[in-house]
Amino acid sequence: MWTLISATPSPYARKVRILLQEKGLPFELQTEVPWDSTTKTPQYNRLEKLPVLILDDGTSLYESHFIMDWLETRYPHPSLMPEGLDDRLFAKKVEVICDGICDALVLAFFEKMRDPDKQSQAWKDRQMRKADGGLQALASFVDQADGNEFLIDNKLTLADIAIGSVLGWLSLRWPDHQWKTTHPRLNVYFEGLDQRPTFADTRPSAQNITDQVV
Ligand SMILES: N[C@@H](CCC(=O)N[C@@H](CS)C(=O)NCC(=O)O)C(=O)O
Repeated sequence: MWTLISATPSPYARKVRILLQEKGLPFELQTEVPWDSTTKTPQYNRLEKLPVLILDDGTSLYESHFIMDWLETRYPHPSLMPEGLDDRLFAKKVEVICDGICDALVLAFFEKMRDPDKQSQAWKDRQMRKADGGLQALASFVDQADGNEFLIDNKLTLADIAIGSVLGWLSLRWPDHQWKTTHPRLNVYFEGLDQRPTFADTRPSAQNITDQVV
């Protein structure tokens, strides 16, 4: 049985969890706090980040986008990629934007955890600007989908999984962020996705980080 090392808030791990479930691929969920010294993540990924998918022979796969590609390549049915080449590339671009929003928000999140007198407002503003720019891009893609349930060809793809994961995490970690009022159509689209069983089953929740990270 495969094992997925995951964390309950992680938007990167959530993408993989949703994909595995949508493809009907069985796995054992190993929930960890990747920021604490108790995590087994470094034993499987020298970059010390989850998600990590551990295969039956002990091989480990990491970097969520690579795991997604690996799963889609090895287990193409049902496909979570669009059919046409341009649409496939577009889905990957959407994933890049979603991961980029998460990366910026993680940097801002840990900056906020430093002593208040050591925090850099310029750094936090820089990361929030990136996150807001990424959200603006997602909102414009959703506008182009014109009220459809899914972003591309009105079929569930990697693009929807990536957007649902980043927005779920944003709602959890940044409840005061105004994206729902700034981008109401993005919110309607998100709420629709969130009802899907694989999304509902993987909704993020906060974890306590015990170690001092910054
Ligand atoms: N680019 C990576 C990012 C993964 C990532 O940042 N994971 C976080 C948890 S949400 C982590 O494990 N952080 C621990 C660390 O960076 O030391 C991916 O897409 O998998």
